[in-house]
Amino acid sequence: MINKQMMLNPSKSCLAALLLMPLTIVHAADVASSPKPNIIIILTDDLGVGDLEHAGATGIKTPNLDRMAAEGVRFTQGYAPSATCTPSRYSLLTGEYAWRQKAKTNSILDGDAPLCIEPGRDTLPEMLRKAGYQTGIVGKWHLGLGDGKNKVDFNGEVKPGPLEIGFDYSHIIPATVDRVPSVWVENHKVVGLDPTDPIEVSYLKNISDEPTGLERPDLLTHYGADNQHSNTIINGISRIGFMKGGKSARFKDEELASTVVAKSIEFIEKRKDMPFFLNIGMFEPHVPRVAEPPFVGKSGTGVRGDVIVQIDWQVGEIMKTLDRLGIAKNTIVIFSSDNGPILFDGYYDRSVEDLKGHNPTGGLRGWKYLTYEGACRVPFIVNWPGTIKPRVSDQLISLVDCFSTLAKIAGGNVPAKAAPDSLDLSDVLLGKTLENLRDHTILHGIGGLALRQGDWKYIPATEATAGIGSGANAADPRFAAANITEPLLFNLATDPNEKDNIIAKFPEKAAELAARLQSIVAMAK
Ligand code: NG6
Ligand code: CA
Repeated sequence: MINKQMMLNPSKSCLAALLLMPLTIVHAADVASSPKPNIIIILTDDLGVGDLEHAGATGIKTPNLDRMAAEGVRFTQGYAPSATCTPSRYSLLTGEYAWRQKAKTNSILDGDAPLCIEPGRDTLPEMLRKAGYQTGIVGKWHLGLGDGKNKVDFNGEVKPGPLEIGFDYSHIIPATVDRVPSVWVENHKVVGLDPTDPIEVSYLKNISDEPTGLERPDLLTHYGADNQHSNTIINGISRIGFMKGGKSARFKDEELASTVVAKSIEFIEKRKDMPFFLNIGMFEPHVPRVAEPPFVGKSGTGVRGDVIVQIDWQVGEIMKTLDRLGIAKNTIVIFSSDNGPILFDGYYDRSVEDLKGHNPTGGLRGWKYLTYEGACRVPFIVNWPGTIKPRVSDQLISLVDCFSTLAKIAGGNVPAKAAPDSLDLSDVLLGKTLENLRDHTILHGIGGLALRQGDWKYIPATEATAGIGSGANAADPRFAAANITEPLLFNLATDPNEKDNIIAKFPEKAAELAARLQSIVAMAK
């Protein structure tokens, strides 16, 4: 850890090493002598820092998350490693920034894309498994399936996938809810598949005899969509990509959240007497947004607000389960999001019209896909009753740090080449230091990279070209906003919403940050 921090921050390295060493040794002994806590990471999809009641949302009520934050630590400077799902989740599970592996992980993967994490490499679940944990994932996956040599066969053994990279159990949907195939996959099998009605998937051409949203808008039961989201209609909602067959296996949008809750509880109950790690990928508030019946109209701010209330319910059910099983005190729960929010993302679901003044980014600039703060700053709450002192912390922390931080807490081993971008922030998490052990973070959007260092933020000139997923149009305003013609420098202490480009006033600061960004990019472990 110290070596990595030394590389990431050469100027402070020696002093930091000297200061940290005694602390680290004492703390290692502390952690090793206590029983291994269970670990739950709840990752929502496109939730903003302004979306929760305790963070300023009015209208949308989130009592369970408010309680979780009030009884735990809420990081105001928590980051997703990327502004889209695939690279962000890749970083969480590998402790490596996804952009270091450009070809495989940099983009938003299709539902038939191959697995982007090689089986056999060190991953967060594998590290925990070796430390004695039972590991599972429920919900959104979006890291690809299959070996890439042959097209993944959704009618046979769907692998390699989660089970080949460290999970003992998985109950996932392959990509996003707006991408086919619209099915659940449990371990290696599509759930509820009738072998006489095999699944076929294509992102290249329409292989289905079923109508698309473009052909039959009258069949859409919820809302219309842009062209990219107007391929095969599944459950009255048109999706990205074409799908044929698998009718008995198709998920119902109105049951996704309940399934996440049921499968998570089942996993926890079965493993209550052993240390477990459960990664829960909640689908909300990503598009297409469909609230389950009890949550329809509950937020007063339209369907996007309703599905955030639904997130809060799911969190409440998980927390209640921990209490009921008497394991809450021995369970760390981390709640965050894979990237920042966006309102319109392909479906005309009235998220913009029904907002009633709610601001999902809490005023931060930008949205999902970009490198402004609104794209990568995410809710970041850690709850560990009895161990973590309730507080609000302004220390920097990123999801990429989960690997090294949890390794320390769980008594796991981080092999020399593993998790190159992950810092052990266990002392920050546990409130054992007030020192900011992470002094910077990289923001990764579809246009490229930016650097936050302390209060400063540097965004080089970038072009929106990379990885927006099949069928997406780079000229779409959502993506075109990533075209930045002049480099930008902001001071977040005085200008948190990145309004005032002060690069002309501080050219040396900009040069320093540009050089640091380059050296982090060049860093090879
Ligand atoms: C984009 C989709 C968007 C969403 C995203 C992935 C457009 C036009 N299309 O290509 O709807 O599916 O991919 O989101 O924006 S993520 O959160 O999983 O990365
Ligand atoms: Ca996302």
